[in-house]
Amino acid sequence: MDKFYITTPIYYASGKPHIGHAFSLIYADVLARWQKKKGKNVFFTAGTDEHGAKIAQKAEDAKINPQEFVDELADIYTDTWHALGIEYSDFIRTTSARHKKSAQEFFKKIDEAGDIYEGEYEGLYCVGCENFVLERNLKDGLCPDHKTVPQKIKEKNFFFNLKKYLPEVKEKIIKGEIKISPESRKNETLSIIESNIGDFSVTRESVKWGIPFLRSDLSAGEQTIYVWAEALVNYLTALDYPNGEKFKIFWPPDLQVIGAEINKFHTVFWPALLLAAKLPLPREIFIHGLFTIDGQKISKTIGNVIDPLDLVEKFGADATRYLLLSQFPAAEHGDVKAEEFVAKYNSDLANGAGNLLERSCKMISDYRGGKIKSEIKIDGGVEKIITEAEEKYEKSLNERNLFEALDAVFHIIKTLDVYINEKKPWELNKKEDKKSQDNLDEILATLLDGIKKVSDLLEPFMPAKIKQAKDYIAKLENGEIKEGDRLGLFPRM
Ligand code: ME8
Repeated sequence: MDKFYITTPIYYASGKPHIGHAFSLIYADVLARWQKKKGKNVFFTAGTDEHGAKIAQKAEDAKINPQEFVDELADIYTDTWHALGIEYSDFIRTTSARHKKSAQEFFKKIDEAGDIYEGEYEGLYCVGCENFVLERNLKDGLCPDHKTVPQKIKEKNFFFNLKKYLPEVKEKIIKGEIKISPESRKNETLSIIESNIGDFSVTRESVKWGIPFLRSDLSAGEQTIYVWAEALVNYLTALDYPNGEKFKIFWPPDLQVIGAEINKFHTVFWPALLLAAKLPLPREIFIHGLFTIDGQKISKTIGNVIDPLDLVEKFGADATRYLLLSQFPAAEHGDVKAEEFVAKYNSDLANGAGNLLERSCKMISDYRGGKIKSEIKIDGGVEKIITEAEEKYEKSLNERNLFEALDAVFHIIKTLDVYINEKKPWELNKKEDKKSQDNLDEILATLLDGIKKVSDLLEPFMPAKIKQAKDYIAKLENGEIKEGDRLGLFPRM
């Protein structure tokens, strides 16, 4: 059986998740479910990034110890993902013993290969970004994302010999051995590589909330592994690197889903680290755009967040998944206007998909008791449109364009709605002549075929609602729908 290893970023356990975090998880969950439907052996990971200066500081502000602080947040993350129907295979916490082991092993291997050297870091560090920043990238002396003054740091660090690996990383990206999509992000990566980027520090001296960096010439805890360097290793931890059975089966990742602001870490640093550790590289990295709210970046630090649980409470899990994925094509950045969610829910889900399924099932039940003979031919025109939409759906998902894939499904839904309105099956039902009745048979067969296909295509996107729909269609075909029964997928708001 073909394997498919898909990963998502592990989020900082520094505050509650917002819809941006939910977006990457939903995105990956849809692709994972789609691969499962194709019969692939899927392994899908999520997690929380629990070390580093930012979290230590937040815990201190909250006057609790950092472990308790992250324990509480990790629970909030997993509860949120369950509420959204995210079906990950494993959830990685970076304060777990197994992650400590794999992070230490990984950096030991790179160190032993001679690619880590001692140096001094002198410069600026933004705790919100957990990243070293350059003076020229600040705005009025502040980090443009966090609006805070970066710290001045001067400390002993151990650096990774990034420069040595950049030509090979570049070559592999150009050859497509690591596919970076969309194309615009690939160009961004290549220009980062071109920009004469320096080696990067993989340890921190002043940060104590982290995994000790092991080296014979260091005392325990003298240096911790830099939170970003350590976080990337979570993708290995998930498979019990270095010796796990899962590692043998699933490595390397087939698809890594990330947001645009962490491109450099995943498409430049990460492949270079893997080359140094002599491990196969990820096959594809998909980088989605970021949501803004009223034009401003969503940020736990700024505090302009929408809690995904509030959306789930209002719309249900599957509609929330749909609403987030249907805002804009993920290759781009986009602005979210939450006040438009209700209108979108009503037009696409209540009056669109939900109503089509409802009225089709009702007519098939009322006019034929749910029994449509399999030999009845379906409408050729509709069939052609559905086949084309299925092809577009498949192509779009292969290109990781979930927005287009949904658009293809909704094209079928609209086609079937127009078909019903033009054919007026309720009028044919009143006529008893054979021609009218044959015609009605064809229409109902076309609808049954259509709603089954729509259900199949929507299943990775809205798994719980589609299960409900599929169960109802099965009941329908068994002649078990009674007067007054309703599918009731998406009640109008
Ligand atoms: O960067 N729109 O964690 P993080 C869309 N721990 N997606 C968004 C988003 C937005 N406005 N905001 C956040 C980290 N995201 C590191 C990652 S991985 C080895 C370590 C999503 O909590 C998106 O996936 O800041 C983005 O890349 C990620 O959350 C950043 O989450």
